[in-house]
Amino acid sequence: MARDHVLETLRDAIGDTPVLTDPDIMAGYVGDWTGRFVGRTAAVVRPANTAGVAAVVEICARHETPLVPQGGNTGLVGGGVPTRGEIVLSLRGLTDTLSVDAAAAQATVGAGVLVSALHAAASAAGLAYGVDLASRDSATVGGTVATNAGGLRVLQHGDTRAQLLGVEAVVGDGSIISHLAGLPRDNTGYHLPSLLAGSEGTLGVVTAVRVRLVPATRARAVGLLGFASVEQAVTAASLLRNGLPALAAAEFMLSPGLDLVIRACHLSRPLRGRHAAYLLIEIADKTGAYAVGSGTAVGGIPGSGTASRNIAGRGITGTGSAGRATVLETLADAVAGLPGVQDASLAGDARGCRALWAYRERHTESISTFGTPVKMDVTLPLAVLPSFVETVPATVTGIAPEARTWLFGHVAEGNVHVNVTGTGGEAEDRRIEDAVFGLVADNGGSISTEHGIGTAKRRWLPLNRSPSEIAAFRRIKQALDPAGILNPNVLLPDAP
Ligand code: 2HG
Ligand code: ZN
Repeated sequence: MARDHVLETLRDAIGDTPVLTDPDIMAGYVGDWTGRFVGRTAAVVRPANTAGVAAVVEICARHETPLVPQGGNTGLVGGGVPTRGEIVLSLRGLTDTLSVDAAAAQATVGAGVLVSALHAAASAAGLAYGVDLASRDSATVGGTVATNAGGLRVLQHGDTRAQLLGVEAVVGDGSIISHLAGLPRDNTGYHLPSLLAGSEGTLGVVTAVRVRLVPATRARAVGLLGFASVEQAVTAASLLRNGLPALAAAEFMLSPGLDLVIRACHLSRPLRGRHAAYLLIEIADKTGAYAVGSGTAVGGIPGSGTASRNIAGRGITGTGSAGRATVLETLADAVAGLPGVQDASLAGDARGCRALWAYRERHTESISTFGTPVKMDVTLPLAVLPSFVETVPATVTGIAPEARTWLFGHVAEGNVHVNVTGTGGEAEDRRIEDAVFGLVADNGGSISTEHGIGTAKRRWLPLNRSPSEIAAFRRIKQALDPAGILNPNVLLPDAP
């Protein structure tokens, strides 16, 4: 009854803003993409502007009615799911603001704008947005801010937090904080964009942001390299990161994952044989330092580092001016100098680059063909990453003998995605998470790297954060959300 009264008040206060209560329509808002987290709600509210968001938050605060802010609903840790019957505050309607200031190399963006739309707007101005991720066509900019999304270009441009020059948000009492001028030097107090990034809707509802843009990539080249061991792949990634300033991405995959993607997505084998570990690397020319090259894709070159030299000699049709190499030639040279490369396939044209990226980007959808996975997203110091990757599958089968473990991720930052399929249910999932997160913490790693804590990992936060830190988190939340209505069931563990 009290809830009905809140809904009536919302309808009156926000006029045309839809307050959706039809179960069929709400079905798209109460569960996440993976299917692991499904909640329930009395209503989904979709304001079209910041004032509408402020009205909703103010009413909910007054009636002590919890809400869950939600963007594109592509999160993987249940952070946008109404697990305890909260009202869903969808920000997908906040799409009106998208303006690029080319001279300042910045953009002001509404929370509901898709990441791919921001990419398109930046590109139309001859620039680029530094964060990219496989879910770019469904993820909203606001959602990526709230989760501090990482993605595929962290190596080059940092995470979402690193792009933020200003934020507009509605805090827990319904008031609007807005600082969107985008001054690159601005030392006037607390840096609220940093605080709100990764706060998962617990401190404020992000309604717009001012982000920095980066130079567009003039040319790129991508390589898929096969190695006999994870250790060799990790060593190669470190060498490339330290020696190749234009390195834009370094991702790793393992043989079972690559085989699965090939099967599930009907792709051809990128290299002739199978290899224990693979690196997907990209170099990007942002400055015009490289010669323009026609960049023919070359695949399945057998042999060692020396064979890679054959790549440069045989297949690449660089048309660069004398003395300057194309990106593809530079990549081929770098690969040729790398120890442990058993085979390599390189591409310097847009189609070939996309085709190689697919083997990495399509892991998530391919793994989902086995059902709903347990997803863990962890970072290990590089020195222990190979032994971690080798230990985890046995740790998992020690608990769930039928389960399969899939490992891949952003190797340059030591970020491993651990997906487990075929477990025997929730109790077993819990024991697997306990074991894997314990291993991560024992090795000095982080239990959440880019997906956030959400509802999925809140009970393990104390593995990485001390009681004093968690107490400080609670005090910050209390200050910005005194009624405790903003996404109250994520991030922080239940109060002792
Ligand atoms: C990726 O890197 C995403 O592709 C998803 O972060 C990872 O599915 C996952 O576990
Ligand atoms: Zn990732």
